[in-house]
Amino acid sequence: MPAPHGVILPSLLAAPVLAGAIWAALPTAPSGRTITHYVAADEVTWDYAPSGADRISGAPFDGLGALMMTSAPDRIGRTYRKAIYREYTDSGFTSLKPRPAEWEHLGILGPLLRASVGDTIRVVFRNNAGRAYTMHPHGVFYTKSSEGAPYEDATTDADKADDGVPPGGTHVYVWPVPERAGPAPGEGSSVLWMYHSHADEAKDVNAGLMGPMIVTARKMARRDGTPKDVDRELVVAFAEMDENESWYFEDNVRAYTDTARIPRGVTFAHPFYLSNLKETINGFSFGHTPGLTARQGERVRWYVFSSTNFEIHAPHWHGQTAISRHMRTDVLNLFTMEMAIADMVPDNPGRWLFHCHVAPHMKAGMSSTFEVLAPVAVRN
Ligand SMILES: [Cu+2]
Repeated sequence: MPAPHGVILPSLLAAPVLAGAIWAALPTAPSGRTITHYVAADEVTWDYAPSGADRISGAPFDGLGALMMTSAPDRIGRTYRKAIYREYTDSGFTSLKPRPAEWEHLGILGPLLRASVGDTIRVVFRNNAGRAYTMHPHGVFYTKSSEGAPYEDATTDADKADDGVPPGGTHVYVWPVPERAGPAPGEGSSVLWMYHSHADEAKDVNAGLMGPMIVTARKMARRDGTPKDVDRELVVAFAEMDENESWYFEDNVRAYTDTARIPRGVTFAHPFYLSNLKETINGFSFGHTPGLTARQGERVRWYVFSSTNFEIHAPHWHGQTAISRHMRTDVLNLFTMEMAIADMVPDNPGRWLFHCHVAPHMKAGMSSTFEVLAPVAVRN
């Protein structure tokens, strides 16, 4: 005697739902490529304004710029010891992978990790720095052994190895890219996520350890993973680097100042503290972000995000408009660690200001230029 429909039907309906939940929870993508990157945390000396002058005003630093970018016995100046993510060619971690010219603008950011929905990002992470760091991704799928953040999460042993990779250590992070890491219905063809170190989140990120990921909808991805309906991609972090909060603060004080003249325990109100709040676009201030270029008529996608401090930014383009969040605009808004996308077809050639519209940030150098080049000649 068959069971009444009222019994059979719910169980049939429940089966695919349960199976879907189980598949979604598995750490490997059901199809697609596994893309491996070799990424190290490297300690470097970073210069926020390599020309030594204010490239926005075209004049020597003065006012707040002089406070922030000029070294003195009681100021660190414009160069700091930092830790950044850099990509290498292979597991030997001896040869840096060259950054293509179109990605020069990434500046201090780590390598662009790119995937399409269904792929898996695999990062072999080498910690070349002098203290424990990690890689913690946003948006993509991760199990406890690939989260890159230490906290009491009821895990043990191998699931803790990602929580803080010691100096000289290596850890493999595996991040599947399921549908929920790709564009939502109604969104464009690709999305931005970031990754950053999360051993001690604020100190790690202010030391410099952050980078971008782009995920493209599978049907919208070219063979190289770039979105088919975009000609030029630009990734820009409006990032306050609070050097007072960096792991390397004491190192920098010792290396660049007369330590006896450095006040201790000061806060925002003190000029020394302010001088260490670097307002940057991809780690550069006062017009030094290189390579922000596109051609007139190109379909340009801007991926914009912010950093970990008490940040409010208002990225503003001169000379062009964009569409972001279904609205035509020329100003975005970002809170802490917010990610936003804007699509633009530049129609107005020339060198244009691209800056944070929050006045104190602009005064402190959160400005760059965006160059719209002549269109490529089309042959008929
Ligand atoms: Cu700002």
